[in-house]
Amino acid sequence: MSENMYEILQAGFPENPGSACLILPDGSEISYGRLRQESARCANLLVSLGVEPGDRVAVQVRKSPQALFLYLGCLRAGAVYLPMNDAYQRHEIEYFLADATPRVFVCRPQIKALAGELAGKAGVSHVLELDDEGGGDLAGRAAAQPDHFTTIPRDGNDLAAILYTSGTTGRSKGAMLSHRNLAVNAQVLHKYWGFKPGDVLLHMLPIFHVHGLFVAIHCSLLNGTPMLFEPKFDAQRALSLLPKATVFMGVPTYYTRLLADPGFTKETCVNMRLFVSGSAPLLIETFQEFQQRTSQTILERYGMTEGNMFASNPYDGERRGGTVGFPLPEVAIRIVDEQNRPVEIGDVGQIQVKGKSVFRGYWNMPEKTKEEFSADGFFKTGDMGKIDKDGYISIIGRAKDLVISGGLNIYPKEIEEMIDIIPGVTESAVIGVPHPDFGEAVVAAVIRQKNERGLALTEAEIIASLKGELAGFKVPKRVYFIDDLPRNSMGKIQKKALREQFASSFKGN
Ligand code: MCA
Ligand code: AMP
Repeated sequence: MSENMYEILQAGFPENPGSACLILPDGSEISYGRLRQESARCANLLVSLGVEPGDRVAVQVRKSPQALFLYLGCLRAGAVYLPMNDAYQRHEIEYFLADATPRVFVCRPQIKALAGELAGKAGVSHVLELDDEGGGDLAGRAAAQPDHFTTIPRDGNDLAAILYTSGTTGRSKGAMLSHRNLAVNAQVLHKYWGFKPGDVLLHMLPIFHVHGLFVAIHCSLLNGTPMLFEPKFDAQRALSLLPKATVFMGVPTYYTRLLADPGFTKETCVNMRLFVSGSAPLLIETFQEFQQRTSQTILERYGMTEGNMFASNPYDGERRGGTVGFPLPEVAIRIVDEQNRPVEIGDVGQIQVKGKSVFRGYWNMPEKTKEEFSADGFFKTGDMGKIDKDGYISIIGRAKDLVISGGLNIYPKEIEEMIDIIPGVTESAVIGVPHPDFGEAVVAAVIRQKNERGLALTEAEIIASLKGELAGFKVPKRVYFIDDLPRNSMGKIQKKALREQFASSFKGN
């Protein structure tokens, strides 16, 4: 039996093809019948371009209904969907195309010239455009295709998507997710979070990461109910739409921004049955303030690109602030010490996970994949945590050198490598420090040298040379010049000391 993820989702579509699937910002609706037709057109287009099952289709576009049709079209054609954050710049795009060697690259018209150049280098056969309103030659050519397509059967282990996550070494890794990985997690979450007829999901997350693309969209499609499909998060807009919604999913920044608006009240949430938070730690202050202001209790969950969702607070039952709840059905979680031995209840250790939603490994990196799994098949998340006597899991920190800013991951090594090659820089260290809006923000400590005219680099010059190469969210918000980097006796840079030194960078912002 085929385990194509599209067919799994389609099983949840409502009987009436005219039922609303997407409600757009102007109030117009896209029905489930239309979703089926448009995704068929995209699948037909891909096949006409020579895309075969297993071929990668790289996509770097803004969120639009057409982008969703394309994702589903890829699934239907058996292609492997490779979404990229639209903030990615030359350095990042070049690497992804060269590493994943997609057959097709769908980009925004704004980067057409760059896309052509980089696609040429990587041997990508076709570059198509999709603009921010859903127009462009992709949409034009898809419109000319038949609106029926027989979804290509897939085995559960066949790849459905590759999502790149940055790595500690500075080299991004493509997490390979199979149709079964996606299906199992979607079905678990749909049930665990009590999706039911009449639900309306307010969708404001980007759709190039697991949270917005898989967690939110899959739950809603499996449920056969509508999404208020917004191009991005905007607190004012959320205030006007929440009264029409029943479910909302967001990163902690969304919640702090909502709370910062005095217009956000209990009445705003009158129809809401579920607020989900994840991708970064939700501060207990935010959890409590939200409860006081709205009488709603945010449900915090924990996941990772490499395995979708691992743990969740209960839907029915106590949602405990500062914890991510219990392992989800179909997921085993253990906390181990350095020797991979389970620790005592309440002790902090490394979080490891196992289950059918855990990925198939890193694209083109068999050795790295091997390193990240224990001998008995548990994936090493790189997160530190503990489990209390009631079974609630808390994330205590990270063993990996990772910064999470506004729900987006940034590995310092990648930024340090880019700073270190700027003429005039001797060495750099990149850290994350507390930030009132993004949770954490990227800051760089740089040792510079003077040029022959006695001039030294400025903060603005460093920032300017990183922009254009790296996505904006990775560019340090502050650059500090220092004479020495703190090191331990082994010569290793002590990031903890730097984090302490610059901890108040954004206090009072
Ligand atoms: C934008 N900027 C940022 C961020 N986003 N800087 C730091 N961190 C960020 N997250 C910068 C831009 O580079 C730009 O800088 C300036 O802010 C304005 O950009 P704009 O796009 O207008 O910002 P925004 O609309 O306010 O976006 C902030 C945001 C957004 C709403 C928090 O980043 C967001 O939606 N984040 C959610 C990410 C997400 O979906 N994460 C899930 C990952 P300049 O002007 O200097 O150029 S999946 C995952 O983690 C796992 C699986 C899980 O558990 O879910
Ligand atoms: P990503 O690689 O973008 O999928 O991000 C996954 C990482 O986000 C995890 O390894 C955690 O470090 C972090 N994360 C996700 N959800 C939570 C949460 N609820 N609390 C703390 N950290 C989280």
